[in-house]
Amino acid sequence: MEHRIWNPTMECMPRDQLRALQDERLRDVVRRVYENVPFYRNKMQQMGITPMDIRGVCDIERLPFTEKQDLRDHYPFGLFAVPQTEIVRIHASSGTTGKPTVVGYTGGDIDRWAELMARSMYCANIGKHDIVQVAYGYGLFTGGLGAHYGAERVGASVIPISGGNTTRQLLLIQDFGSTALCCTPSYALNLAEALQAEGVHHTKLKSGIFGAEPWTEAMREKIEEMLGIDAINIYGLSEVMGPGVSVECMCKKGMHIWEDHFLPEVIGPDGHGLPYGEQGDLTFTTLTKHGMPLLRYRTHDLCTLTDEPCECGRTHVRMGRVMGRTDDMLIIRGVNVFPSQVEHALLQVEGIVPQYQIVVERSGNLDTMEVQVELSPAFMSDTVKDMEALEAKIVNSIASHALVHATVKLCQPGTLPRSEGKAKRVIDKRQL
Ligand code: DLL
Repeated sequence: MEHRIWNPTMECMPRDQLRALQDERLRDVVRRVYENVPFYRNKMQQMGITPMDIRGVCDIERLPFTEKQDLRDHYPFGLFAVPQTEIVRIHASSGTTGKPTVVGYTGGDIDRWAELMARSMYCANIGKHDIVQVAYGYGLFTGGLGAHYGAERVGASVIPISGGNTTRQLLLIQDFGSTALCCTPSYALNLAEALQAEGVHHTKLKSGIFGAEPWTEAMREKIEEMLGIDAINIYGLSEVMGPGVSVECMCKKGMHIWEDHFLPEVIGPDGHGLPYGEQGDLTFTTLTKHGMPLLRYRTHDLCTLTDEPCECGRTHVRMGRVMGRTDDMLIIRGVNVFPSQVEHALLQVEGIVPQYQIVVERSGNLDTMEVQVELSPAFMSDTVKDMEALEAKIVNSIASHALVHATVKLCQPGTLPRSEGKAKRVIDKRQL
């Protein structure tokens, strides 16, 4: 397999050298936030430490955590570490409650982001010969502009179509001969379905960079099969930069975290770092951001890390798929259930497509979970349809993969709401 590497010096740096670089960059960012961000200076003073106490990564646990709430408490610009005159871009992510979280970038930050997205494009084998259709939303959301700058940096021809408008997406895929697609996995599936519905079975698409929401290995297989592409997982969050904090290479065995820019930790329930291989709350310290650097930002995304060597030659650690967010987790009659487990369970059953919604309700004191899922067009065209048997298969699959009893509602093809960005998988009526 051919592995294209954008910046071999950094991406394949021996781990001891990488650690020395992280030590130096960590000391630098700690000094910058201490001098320029009152929130961090106060926290560090309360903990009785100064930048002089931080020698390097070995002292990471002496530094304070940062939570999303801290960003909200300092809304909108209170955590910026440079004067506003140095901020050239502002992004924001809408939270489920209240005000958005705001992030500011200097010109240097934008340049580094484009560079990391260029690395990420190369990871998916996207270069100057490609026509990249960017169907992530452009705007305050980081997906569109992040992918755009990275694709331009590698010299690809970029189509900045943004999210939505499926009819036009299909038209451009065919008429412009797009070879790469960037969007959420749920939207990729919608586009794939829409192409099939139009009877289009061949396009020039060969790879896709999909992320911004959890998805499963089974969903990857489905998208790859329907679109005839390599579907590459990309991760990121606006607080830490946007897309391109980590990305899979063509080995598709976990996402390389660009460790020369982000220092990852996986934190366990007791607030301490866990060894590689154990699942916990992914936490990042930004090593090179100037506009809004963050120390030990708790993403609340659950995953594991591994430092096992990767066949592609990159040395940066890999994170596994995000299992879910601690705040995505549903507790159904005491059982912890992640939407990703339900997705995996559904994809084991033939006759349905992975268009689904989970509706949770409380009847009396009992939680009930209904999984609404669409029948596949192939199932519908069969002359003999045993709906009851299919329903039973799905109930069993959910029981064995998510360890919970759910009722199943089979829906006609095309009837569940389609996402153009991040899919809304759960409707929890218990909170209403
Ligand atoms: O979703 C940035 C992004 C854009 C990433 C495009 C990838 C592609 P936010 O809107 O701030 O930023 O949401 C960040 O989305 O904490 C995860 O919970 C989730 N997430 C992002 N990528 C993945 C992924 C963007 N590949 C939040 N797998 C994160 C699972 C993901 N979850």
